[in-house]
Order: sequence, then C-alpha cells, then structure tokens
Amino acid sequence: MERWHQQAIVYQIYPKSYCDTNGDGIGDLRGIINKLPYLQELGVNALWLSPCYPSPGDDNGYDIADYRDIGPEYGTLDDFKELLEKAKERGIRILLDLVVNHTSDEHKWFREARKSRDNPYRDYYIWRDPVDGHAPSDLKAAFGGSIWEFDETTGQYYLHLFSKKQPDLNWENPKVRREIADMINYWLDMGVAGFRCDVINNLAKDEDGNILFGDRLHSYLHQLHEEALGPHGALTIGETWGLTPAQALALTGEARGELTSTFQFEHLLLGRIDGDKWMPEPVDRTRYVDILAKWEDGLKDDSYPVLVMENHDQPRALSRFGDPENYPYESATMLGAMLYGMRGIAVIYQGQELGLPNPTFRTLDEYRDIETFNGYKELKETGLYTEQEILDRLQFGSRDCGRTPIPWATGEKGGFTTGTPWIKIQVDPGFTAEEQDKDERSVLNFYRRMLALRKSEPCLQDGEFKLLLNEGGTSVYTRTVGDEAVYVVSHFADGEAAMPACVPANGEVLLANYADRADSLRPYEVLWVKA
Ligand code: TEU
Ligand code: CA
Repeated sequence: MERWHQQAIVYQIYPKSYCDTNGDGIGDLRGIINKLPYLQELGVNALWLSPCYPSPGDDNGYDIADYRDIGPEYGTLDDFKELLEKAKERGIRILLDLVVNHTSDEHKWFREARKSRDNPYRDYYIWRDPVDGHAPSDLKAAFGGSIWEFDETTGQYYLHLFSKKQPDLNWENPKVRREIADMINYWLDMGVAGFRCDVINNLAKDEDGNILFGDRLHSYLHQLHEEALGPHGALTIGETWGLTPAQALALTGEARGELTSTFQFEHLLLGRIDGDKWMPEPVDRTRYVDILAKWEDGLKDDSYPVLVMENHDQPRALSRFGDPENYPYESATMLGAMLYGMRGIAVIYQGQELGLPNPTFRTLDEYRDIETFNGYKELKETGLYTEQEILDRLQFGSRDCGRTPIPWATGEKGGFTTGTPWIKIQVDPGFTAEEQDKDERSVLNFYRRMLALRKSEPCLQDGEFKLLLNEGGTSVYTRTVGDEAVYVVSHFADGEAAMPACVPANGEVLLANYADRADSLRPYEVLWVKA
C-alpha cells in the first residue's frame, strides 16, 4: 500500500451542501475551491467528493447520467481541473465517488438499452421476462417497491436495487467492465487520486438472487485493479454494507489486487432496533467501543480499518452518540479523539469538525431525500403511528440530517448562499465556522490540533493498537511503537469516573478537551497521553 494511503485524512464533501458561489442555492466546485485554505488549515490531505456528475437528482447525484462530466449546477470540467490543481498546491488529493453498481435511467446506455431487446446496449443492464405475468422475484428495493421495474416498450423487467431511476449495470457483461475501467482511467489520468466505491459489494449478483458479495465480485474488482486502479496507485475505499472482518481482508491488502480499504459501519447500526433506521433504542456505548476495537484487531499489516462516524447517509454523530443538549463540545471532541487516535484511514464528514448536531425538521416538506419519503410512506402504511410520531422517527433517522448546508457564518443563510438553499439550513450560535475559528475551545480548533498530532506523532501513525479497558463508559487503548505509547483515554458518559490505573500519571498530555488535568475523568473527557 502506498505510504500516503496509510496517512490519508479524507474529508468527505457533499458538494450540493458545501458552499454556493453563484446564488442558485446549490453548492458548487467554485465554493470548494474557495474553501481550500480552510481545509488545509483543518489538516486534511484528501477530499472525497460525493457525486457532482450530470444527474437528474432522483437520488441526489447517486443516479449518474454521464460518468465523464461535471453536472452544470456544480460547474464545468475546467472548474474541476482547477480544483485538482489548487488542491494539489496545498497538498490535498481529490477522490471521486465511483457509483458503478447502477447508472441513472437517463444515462445514454440505458436510454439505448430500453429501445429494443436487440439494442447493442441491452445487455449493459439486467433484464428478465415476467414470471406468470409478475416480477421475476419479490425482493424489495432499498427505496421502496420491487427491485424489478416493468418496461412496457420491450415487455421485460429491469433490475434496480435502489430507485427505479437507478437501473443496475450488468457486470457479467465484459463490455460493461471495459467501459468502467476506461472511465476510471479517464479520471485517474486527469490527476484524481482514487475513489470511494459506492455499494461496491453489490456489483456481483448471483443467479440465486444473492446481491451481496456475489461469487464473481473478486474477479470484477481484480480486473478494475489490473486495468486501471493498480497502475495509478489509486486509493480506493469500498462502501461495503454488511461486511465482516474476514470479508474485508478478502477484499483488501496488497496481494489481493482489489481494493485498498473498505468502510465498516457496524458501530453506526447501534441505537437502532435490529438496525432499522426509523426505530430508535438506547446506544450501547460499551459495544460501540468494542466494535471499533474488533475492527482494529481484525485488520492488520497491509489492511486498514476506515475510521468513520458520519456521512451523507447518516444523521449527525453528535445527536446519535453524543450529548448535544448538555455536553456538545465535550462529547463531540470525545467522539472524535476516541476514533481518530486509532489505526486506519481517517474519514471526516463535512461539518463534523464543527460538532454539528442534527438540524430540526418540523414538516415533511422540509425533507428532500428519496429514502426519507419512502420511510414516511412505509411508516404511514403500518397504521401504527400518529403523524407526529412518524415525523419524530424521520427526525431520528433521515439522511437529510447530515445533508443540510455548512453554516460558515452567522446570519440567516449561514454564509452558504445568497439565494434560497436547496434544503433548509440551520445556523445556531456557536456552530458556525466563523465563530469557532476564533474560539480556542471550539470543536474546530480541537480537530485542528487533533489532526496535526495524528500526522506528527509516530505512535499515532504506525503504532500498534491494543485495547486495555472498556467498561462503565471508560475506555483506554494504546498505540505503541517500540517503548513509546500514546494512551487514548475516553469517558463515554456524563458524570465522573476514576482515572484508570493503567494510564501513566506522569505522562505528557498531548490532547485534551478539558483545560486542566484532574485525578478523575469528567463528563465526556478525552485525553491523549504520551508515555
Ligand atoms: O448507500 C448505500 C446504501 O445502501 C445506503 O442507502 C444505506 O443503506 C442507507 O442510506 C443507510 O441508511 C450508497 C450511497 O451512499 C447512498 O447515498 C445512495 O443512495 C446509495 O448507495 C445508492 O447509490
Ligand atoms: Ca451554486
């Protein structure tokens, strides 16, 4: 694995909600270019841009109509090349989102494929005849309804794991694999440094209907690696829901010649009854730490965990796992330092560095996300909940909780736009970049100090992970190189706790979210101690 992969600190940008510079209420590439100084000062060294390709926006850009261009609402290819260049001047690499399990139904390939059964592009997608006049199977799509959509013109169904405007590509077809490898090379030749790979473990579908980790997944990924990713030394981070450590090892590592790394989201399923995003339950915080430690222990040598707590599909971590009402600063900084002291590729989602909680959604029409509208429909159909109970569940689980624009400055529109934002923006006192930049005791300045240490402290770069303690809300782990160690001490709870005996009393405090060092641990206290 390339050295820079191991040291990557990736900042995910949801372009639509980052910074709007032309007043249309939609974030754009020019806005990202303007924020490069802020990103460099934060200390990140790579950006992952969620899709900003041409798209009808059915799934907010994860329905791509042209893989080789920039959506006009975001700017032009020249703007993108300028971003690449200016980011590189600041030591920041750019990763794009590789969304190749499906295209938009407005992609040229699908517009052709649906014209006739013998169209040259027909087999770029997955078509089946009706079975007894019905869909070929009764599997459900992620955004509601069947995974099969009937196409009147040719009398067949096509497969879509997500919305019916996101037809799945047929990876069995060598022409599809060739097209995607060529597209990857197009961006890597331009200077893109790698990809976050959308639902990459869905690519291979087995005849028995299995759609996760299908039999031919490894061969498909190996082909992309050999023909495109490997020769460029590209960093790839696979989005792989339902992954186990064994499956992660089988997908990553130098010798595999497939992916560099994979997200694991197991801890992000906590607080949900059976993982159902609309069904809240108390978070088992001890289990949260145990899960993170399991992945640290499961991926060693040239496989790397990916350290993540938020993204554009998740509500804000502070609202899910912290205590935004009573300890916003302490719990946001504890969640960050407990995670980013660990070994792996660090991924930070836009706004996480400001310790943003969920925005408040009061009515259904304030939402924008297809998954949320489907959630509303499914909850309503149960007949079990009042309108307000449904809205409360959407507030708990909606992806839009992580998709509202970044509050750069005080004022109604938070310095995000001069126009009308595409989705509501929440600007709360103390939660803008402008205020936090000047406040030594802000989440932003804590993140700046934390990331600088993560890059400068050898134990945090190459140190071996070892969990020493995780009980009653207190956890301690070490990162060790030789006879030096950094102890990461976290009190994942309110109230006081004893300072664990395993923490060296005379160690040097590298990072702390309380101004002084006490003999005990205070609410959501976190310490990085060098000994
Ligand atoms: O997400 C994969 C996915 O399954 C998510 O929809 C996830 O299951 C859900 O949001 C968890 O609450 C990727 C993208 O990140 C997501 O934005 C897209 O909607 C999806 O794939 C289809 O491209
Ligand atoms: Ca704009």
